[in-house]
This record gives sequence, C-alpha cells and structure tokens, in this order.
Amino acid sequence: MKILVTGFEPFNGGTVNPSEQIVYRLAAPEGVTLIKEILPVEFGKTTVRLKELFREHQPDIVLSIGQAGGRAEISVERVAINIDNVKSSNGSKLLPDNAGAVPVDEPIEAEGAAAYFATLPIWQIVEAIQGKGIPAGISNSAGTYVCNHVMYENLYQAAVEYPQMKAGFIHVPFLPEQIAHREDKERLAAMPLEDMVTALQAVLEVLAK
Ligand code: PCA
Repeated sequence: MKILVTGFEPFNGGTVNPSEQIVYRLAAPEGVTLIKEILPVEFGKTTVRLKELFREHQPDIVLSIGQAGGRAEISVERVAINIDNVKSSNGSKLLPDNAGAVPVDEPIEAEGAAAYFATLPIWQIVEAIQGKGIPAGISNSAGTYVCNHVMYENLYQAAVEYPQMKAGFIHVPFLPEQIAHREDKERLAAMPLEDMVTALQAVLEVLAK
C-alpha cells in the first residue's frame, strides 16, 4: 500500500510549520510505502505539484496535514469546499499566500462539485488519536485558505482521475514555541511536537489496516 503524506512550509510570517516537522518524523507502518512531500503555501503551485505526485506515485491514500493555529486539538477535517478565499470573515484583513496571491471567493475547480467529503474513516481516526490520550475531534470546516485548497484538490483529483485513491486532511495546533512570545498567548492553545507525531503515527496505523 502506498500512502502519500504531505505537510506545508511556514506561512504568514512564521518560521516553522508543525505539519512539516511531523511529516519528517513519521515512519512507514509495516507493509506501507510512505511518500513524503512538503508543499508550498501557494494556491496555484500546490495544484500542479499534487497532480505530478499522483501521476508519479499513484498513491492508494493521500493524507495532507496543515497548521490551524489557535485550535486546541488535532482536527480531522470532514469536508473541503470549492472556494479559494483569503479575506477574513469581517472583511478587514487579507492573508496573501506565500506568492502574494489574494483570491476572494474564487472557485478552485470550475467543473468541480461544491464540496467533497473526506474519504478516510474520520471517526476511526479521531478515536485512534484519543486512544493515545491526545485531544482530537472532527472539524466541519478546513477554512478557505491553502489547506482547504489542498484537501479539495486531493478529493477532486480522486473523483475525476484516481477513483481508487482515498484522501483526507488533518489540521494540527501551534507548537509551544510558536506562541511563547506572543502577547495573546494565554488565549492560544499549543501542543508539543512529540504528541502530534504520536497522533499522526497512530493515524497511519489506522490507514494501513
Ligand atoms: N495552514 C494553512 C495553509 C498552510 C498551513 O499549514 C491553512 O490552514 O490553510
């Protein structure tokens, strides 16, 4: 079985991205070939890169991981929506991607469905992480930034080209060092890298079955 696992480079002025650190540390479960990739935080480039990876490796499963700073638990995403949008909900702020792109309410794929559900066993994944004593839950929105874009592309490409490929997305909290010097730190959650790696390794074991 081939599993493609992806993380992201840092973004929004950060110097680390926990998803990248996790990917480096994951080990292939028995019987699994693990392909690792760190994606750019760029809407357009991720689409191109993912298509290359699917063509080259024909993975059975693609599990993408990203940072959702401020969330308190490992969140297993249920759904990806067909929208790229960098405008905050009160409309006052734009978060350009790492190439400076600022899409507002643009469809990701003109021919794509409005949304796709994750095709990985989301509850089994949540329970496996909780079983390690690590907080986890289902999230019903991956946002509208590059993480949602990647989850959407994974599922769209599976729908149109690779029907055997299952896909899903997991968001992880900040690392402690990412909030240590922030003024608003008492309102932000963080999780040690070791726990995140334990959680994602448990996810791989579920997927390998
Ligand atoms: N998190 C961003 C994109 C890259 C990442 O790690 C997001 O949640 O969209």
